[in-house]
Amino acid sequence: MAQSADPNERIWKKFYGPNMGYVEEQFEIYKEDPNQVDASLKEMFDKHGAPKWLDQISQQGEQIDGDFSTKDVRKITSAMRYIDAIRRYGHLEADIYAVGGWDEKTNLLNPATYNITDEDLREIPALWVWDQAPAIVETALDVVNHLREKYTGKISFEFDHVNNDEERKWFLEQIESDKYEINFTDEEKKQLLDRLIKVEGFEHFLQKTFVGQKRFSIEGLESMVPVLDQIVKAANKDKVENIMMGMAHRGRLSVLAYVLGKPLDLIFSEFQHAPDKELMPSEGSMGINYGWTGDVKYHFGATRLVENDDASTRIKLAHNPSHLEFVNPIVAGFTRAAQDERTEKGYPKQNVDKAMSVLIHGDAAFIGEGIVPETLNLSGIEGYRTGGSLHVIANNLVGFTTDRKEGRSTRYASDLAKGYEIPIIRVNADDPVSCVRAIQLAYTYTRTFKKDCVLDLVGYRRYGHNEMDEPRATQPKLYREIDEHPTVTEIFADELKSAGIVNDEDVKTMKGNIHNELQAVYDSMKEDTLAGISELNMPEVLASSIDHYETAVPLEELKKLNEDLLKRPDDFNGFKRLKRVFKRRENILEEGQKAEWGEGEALAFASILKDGIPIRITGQDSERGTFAHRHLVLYDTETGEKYCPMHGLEDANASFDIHNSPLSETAVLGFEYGYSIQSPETLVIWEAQFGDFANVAQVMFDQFISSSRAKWGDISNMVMLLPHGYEGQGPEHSSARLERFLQMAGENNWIVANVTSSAQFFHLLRRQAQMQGREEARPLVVMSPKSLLRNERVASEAKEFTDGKFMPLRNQPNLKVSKKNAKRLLLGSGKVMVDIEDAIAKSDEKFDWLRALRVEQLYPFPMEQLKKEIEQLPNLEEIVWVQEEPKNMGSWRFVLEYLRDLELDGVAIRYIGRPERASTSVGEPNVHKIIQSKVVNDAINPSKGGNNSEGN
Ligand SMILES: Cc1ncc(C[n+]2csc(CCOP(=O)(O)OP(=O)(O)O)c2C)c(N)n1
Repeated sequence: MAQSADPNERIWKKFYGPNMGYVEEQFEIYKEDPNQVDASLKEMFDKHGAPKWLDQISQQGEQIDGDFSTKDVRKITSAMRYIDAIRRYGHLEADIYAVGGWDEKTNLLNPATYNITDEDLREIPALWVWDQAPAIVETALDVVNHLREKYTGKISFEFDHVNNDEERKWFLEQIESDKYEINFTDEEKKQLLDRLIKVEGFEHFLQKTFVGQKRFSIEGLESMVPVLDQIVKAANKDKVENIMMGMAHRGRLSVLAYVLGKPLDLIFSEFQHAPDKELMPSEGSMGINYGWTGDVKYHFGATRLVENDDASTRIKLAHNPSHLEFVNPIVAGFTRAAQDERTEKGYPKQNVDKAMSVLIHGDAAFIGEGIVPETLNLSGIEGYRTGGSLHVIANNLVGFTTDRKEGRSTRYASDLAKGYEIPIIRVNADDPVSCVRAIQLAYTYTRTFKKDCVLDLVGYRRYGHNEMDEPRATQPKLYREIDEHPTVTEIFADELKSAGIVNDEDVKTMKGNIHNELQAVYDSMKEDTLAGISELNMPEVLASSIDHYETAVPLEELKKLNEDLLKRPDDFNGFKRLKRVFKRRENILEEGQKAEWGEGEALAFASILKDGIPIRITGQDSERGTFAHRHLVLYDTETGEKYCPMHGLEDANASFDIHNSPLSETAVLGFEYGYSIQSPETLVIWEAQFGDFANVAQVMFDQFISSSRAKWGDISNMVMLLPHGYEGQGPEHSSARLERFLQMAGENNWIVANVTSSAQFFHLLRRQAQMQGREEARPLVVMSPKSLLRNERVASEAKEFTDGKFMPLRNQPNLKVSKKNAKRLLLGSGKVMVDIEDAIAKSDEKFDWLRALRVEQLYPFPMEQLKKEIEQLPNLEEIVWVQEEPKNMGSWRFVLEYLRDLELDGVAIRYIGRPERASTSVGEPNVHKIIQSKVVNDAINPSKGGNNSEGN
């Protein structure tokens, strides 16, 4: 903060507040006899004179004379404390509850708490307690009344938790000088009423027409629609190109109809369980694209283009699962992707003015679901920030049947936001004009400070949790109030009638118009909408092979990329120990040399950038790599400056974005998934620290990544790297729960791979990148390595990068194959096959009875390739699946189905691996070693064929 230039002001500043009285008293004594005061004070008075504020008091207060006493100064201090309390705690007495007001009273706004009365206040000139007091305000009592009106009306404010002085001053100025208040013309008020009547009419129509169907009506929070209208209007005026919205079920149909412009006939047809995809979108409404298995009507999203002469703004409401709030990071990812420019090398160039997020939350869900703070935590972090999201809490006081006091430990649903220094504006949903003003203030704040802001829209819920649900059994008192409470339309219509803006006839006409419009749309619909409904199937393109991608890169190109990756800025001071690592990299493409996993990954990234495909990779410690294998962000040892070698590629034609993520799985994975949907041309990669922690983000895998294409038609080719492998590091550092990804695999929804060479990884990543923007694109889940990262057996020679492509089924290296003699076909995936390669190398045996293949892509399972291999084994007696995971985990049960489908007469199918276990692994490394070596040795021991029906 800038220091005050005036020494007098600076010196005496510390005596403001309660010490003013003391200083004034001492100054009076000093004037009489300087030696009567304390020596240090005397020196101060000698040197600096009287404090300026004492002078001001003397000048302003006509009635002040020599008798102005300490008591009087104390009164001023009390008045100031009281006034400060109104600013800070006014929200506690604000008129924000349409029904169900908070019954606990506070003394924080009681003048007696500050030892002051109206009489006292009346005697104090306004300027003494508020230097910005407008002319109409004369006394401190006027100040109190004026500020009470500002802070305890239908809009209230909480920003005391914001530490930035500039932001606080901005709020004070906006609120106290009425700067933010929008003045509505009579016509605008009439339009606002019409809008509310439309929303109410729509909900009533649905209620009457589709009796007994759930719709999660907006009623009680109808003002949400004008609130969203205002955001769209303001954003469009500011030329914001994209508004990315996320919301749950509450009020969603009204928002779809009136904010997103979803055709009414389409909404009606969904009520008839007959979504008609042939229906034409209404004006401006563009996106009615679903998947083939669909979803319930209050989960679908939509897009709309709002255009005026100067700018067009695209509103996109994300599809949403029932899981409340989990859409938040997805929307943030959309927004960031829409802000990033990725066509040049280096980090993407972000323009936060291009897009903004609007998230609508339930009051119970906002404070209850952990994904909310996880997402808020992203809002200020460089790699994730989106320049300020608007949050609207659709606060209906109840969560299903759960009361506020059962649902949270705090007074307000919004209290969580305080920890992130996010200002909170609260408004009574029964006052639509205040609602529009409040959101405009919130909007202006986010645009000004590029920070999030919360609007707590406080209303109620006209019905139960849904329209079939009886709320009076659990909230009898609240619903007695609600039953007697007029609708917002009635309240606002009465207000406009009293002001002479509308009359009864106008209101009747507005109501009649909307009813007629809805009825006409409904009547025009085909009566037999149920006829011809059939189950839809997965698009054919997803069923076709993905083997056609050419992923090899010529040697000279790779060498040039590798050279560039090793260049550093001239004055860069590299970390000594890393220099040795990079020295090794100089030769990895030479004859007789090999590239390790991290080097193969770097070559893949570099060549993808050369192809003009942007990359974004994030995860906990992903810049260096949890296992120190990546080193794609280097630090100058002198200056601490960062340097990313991918940014030094002369041939790169796209951006490379890399960030260490905060310690979150759910929000970060959701964010990256959203980014990948919004930016299909980018290869987005999320890396778990260990795959074991990925299950924290289970909702993202279940509700979004595995299923959102089938439900909603969202396409993503994002990559998830989940370090996996049994190395004796215990139950939480061994398993990425491969079995769960395989169990969720269906309809080619994703690729699940477990690869064992750096070249295989190179080709896999390049194939994934080339799928960008295509219909056959789908996510990729990789069981990525840990101990294998530096294992010589996983390193690849140059020709493996310059020839060939990804092999879903691969020969076991270093095993001479005698197809004629092979009795056992050993199949396995991932690290255990490398352990077996080691064991074979150490053995003197010839193993001509053994054929071994690695299944490097578990899903889609390489059935055809496997069949061809088996056809070449005339003396095959058994197929043995080996895995290091327990029998009830890993791939065994998934693969078994395919092996059975081979229907091989006389060929036994057996299992070698750990028995069924409750926990993923043992904790003791030595026990692990014994078990692991038994699994490996059994796999290459002809007499230990394993068994598929019992654990061994
Ligand atoms: C993660 C999750 N847990 C539980 C539910 C079940 N559920 C649906 S609505 C609801 C109450 C939500 O209350 P609130 O957030 O206040 O929104 P409202 O329905 O009142 O608008 C609950 C618990 C859910 N949909 N998602």
